Amino acid sequence: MVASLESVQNMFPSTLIASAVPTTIAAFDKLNIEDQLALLWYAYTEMGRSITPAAPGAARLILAQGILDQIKQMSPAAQTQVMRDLAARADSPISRSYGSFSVNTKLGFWYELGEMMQSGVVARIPAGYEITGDANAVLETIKSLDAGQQITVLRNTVLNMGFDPAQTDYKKPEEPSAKPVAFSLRTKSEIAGVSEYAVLSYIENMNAFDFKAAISLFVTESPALQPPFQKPIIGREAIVAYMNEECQGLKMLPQQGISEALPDGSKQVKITGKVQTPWFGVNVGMNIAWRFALNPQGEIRYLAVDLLASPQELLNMQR
Ligand code: 45D
Repeated sequence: MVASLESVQNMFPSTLIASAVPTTIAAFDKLNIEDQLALLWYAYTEMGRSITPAAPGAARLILAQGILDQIKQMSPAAQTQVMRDLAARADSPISRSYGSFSVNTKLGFWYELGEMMQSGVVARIPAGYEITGDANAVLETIKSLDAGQQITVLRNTVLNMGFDPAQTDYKKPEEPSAKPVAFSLRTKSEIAGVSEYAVLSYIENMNAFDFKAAISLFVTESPALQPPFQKPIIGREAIVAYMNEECQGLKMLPQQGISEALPDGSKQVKITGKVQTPWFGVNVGMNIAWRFALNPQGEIRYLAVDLLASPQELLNMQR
């Protein structure tokens, strides 16, 4: 018998996730467009400094380059309008192209635009703009979050921009996926408290960007992967497409775990540790929990990845 998705979603219910992230994004969404753009600019000038220019998005800007060149040629007022359209999710040609970009291309696009605003090639916040009290409150909240949560807020606001008629959850793999790391260069993962093959092998394969090998550890029938603050992605094909888009260059640094056997022979395993994104490299370690539901054959039926509320949560191994 296969456990229902609902039943496995609730394993290790004492795990405290960073609920400040969706609350902050909801507050951000309520701000007017001027405030949104200004707030992102302030946040970026404080946090964006640690973005690593070698991030994978940089190499994939081919799709965004045409639009960036177009923007460069515009008057300052038109440049500001483009940014307003993006933030307002208006239906304009540029906003539509942006909506079709992959995650890394969207991030790379704004990274480039940010650099151009920095250097004065693209218009900054209009002179005379004054931040409203509401926007200032959101900015203060962002400042109070830990770095891993800050970059998650920044990332989600960017991904929400643009006009996407299809409203797809993730994009078709528009970018060629990099080759997995050679076997001779892979490292064995050791996690205190965990000996389950599927869990250890999952981490090893993800760190080698070998998503085909990673997905082979999942059940064939409707496996589910639930990313932070998202609905589960269901099915092997959908999960691999998602990994190709979102997991290139991710570094997973699990620290410890706990494993529990259930009477029917299935298991639930929770591990906690850090994850680094190629966008920020070693500058930002996100505090992450992975909750695995394994069937009696040791295959992954469900994997939830959560951003934790605090570094102390890394040690919380209770049920
Ligand atoms: O509007 O095991 C300006 C899964 C101007 C998979 C700007 C995972 C105004 C399974 C400032 C220029 C993926 C779930 C804007 C694990 C303006 C698995 C620019 C987890 C917008 C572990 C803003 C992975 C800029 C995780 C340049 C949790 C913003 C990955 C740039 C998390 C923001 C990755 C960037 C994160 C944010 C990456 C580059 C949170 C990157 C964040």
